[in-house]
Amino acid sequence: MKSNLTAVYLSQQFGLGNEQVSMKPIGNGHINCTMLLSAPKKSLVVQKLNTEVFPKPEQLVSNACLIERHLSRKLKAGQYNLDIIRHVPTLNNNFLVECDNGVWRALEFIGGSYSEDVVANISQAQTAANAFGQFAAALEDFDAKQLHHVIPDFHNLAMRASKFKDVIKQDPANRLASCQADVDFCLSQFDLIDELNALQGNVPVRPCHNDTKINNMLFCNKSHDAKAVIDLDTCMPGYWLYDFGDMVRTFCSPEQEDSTNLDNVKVREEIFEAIVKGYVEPLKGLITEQEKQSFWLGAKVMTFMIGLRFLTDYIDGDNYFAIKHPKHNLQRAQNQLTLYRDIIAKKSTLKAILSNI
Ligand code: ADP
Ligand code: GN1
Ligand code: MG
Repeated sequence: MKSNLTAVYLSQQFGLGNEQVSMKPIGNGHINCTMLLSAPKKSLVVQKLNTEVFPKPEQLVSNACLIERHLSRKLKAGQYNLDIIRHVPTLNNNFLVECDNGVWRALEFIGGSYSEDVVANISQAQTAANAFGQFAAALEDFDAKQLHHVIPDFHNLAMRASKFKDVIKQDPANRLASCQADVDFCLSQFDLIDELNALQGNVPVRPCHNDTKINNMLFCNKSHDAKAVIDLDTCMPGYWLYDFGDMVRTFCSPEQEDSTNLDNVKVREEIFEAIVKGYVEPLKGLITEQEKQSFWLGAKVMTFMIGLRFLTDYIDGDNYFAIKHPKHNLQRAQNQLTLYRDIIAKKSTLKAILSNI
């Protein structure tokens, strides 16, 4: 279906009429196809869901509705003050629309906002980390067992390692030779799995966002305060170390995740400190000592794991993440593994910052 036909069809379905409708891509997400659908009445964010990644879109919607309801109650009770991303029903009261060979949903557009791919300064890091902390605190009493496991084993490093080993054995796209050094490096880091195993039972399983990258936060155009936590698709039970670690991974480097300027891919210690301060403040009284201690492992594991996932996808022939060119996943992997090495190199400084919580 041509893009303007899709726009008109979606606009009709979601009650925006069929006059003066336009649709253009927004954001830099790697998974769904995200567009801004504009009509004179209002604008909506519409997403063509990636059904390879999310084979049961109705489960995404069901999870989202539960979380929306919980956060709305918190908002009413004055215990949450960020905007809530809400799914918009069609005129027939469905949340999913089939069109253009795919499944679409609509979300309320949060106007007057922007997202970032690289953290601009210390205050922005602290603001975003604080908002992710507020989100975690608001979900602390949410029964995450109600959620569908939309991606089983999402942050299971042992499973990621096993997939990686399968892919390197098969080398389906004949790319192994072009990244042997990166592969060997990854194979040398699997002690992290034992470190994670040792933690089990010592830190609580919590409702987690599981994708706290900086571009999953909307900031207010005017005040630059945090406006909304977005991309709730991977909200599932997990450890807070995952959400802490993914912030470290995506806030600390001054370079984009796919930058090839590897000399500049490093941890900005002052940003790391801002994440710690911002995230922990709303969790006071909830977070345990062991959880605080687990954050160092979170920083290492989340950065390494995405490096491993990008490298796996490159060797596999780019079946998972959206790419702009054939080396894209390799460049992302090399970037993230460089950041991981810098985290390890800065161990004593970063651990000293964490010990002040
Ligand atoms: P993906 O799952 O592909 O990462 P996201 O839901 O994160 O998709 O959306 C991608 C980008 O679209 C975000 O980083 C943000 O810039 C923009 N965006 C998404 N939802 C909204 C919204 N409700 N209001 C405004 N912008 C949004
Ligand atoms: C994907 O959807 P997006 O772009 O926010 C991925 C995350 C990765 C991230 C790497 C469902 O996040 O797990 O950490 O890319 N999401 C999924 O940038 O796999
Ligand atoms: Mg996203």
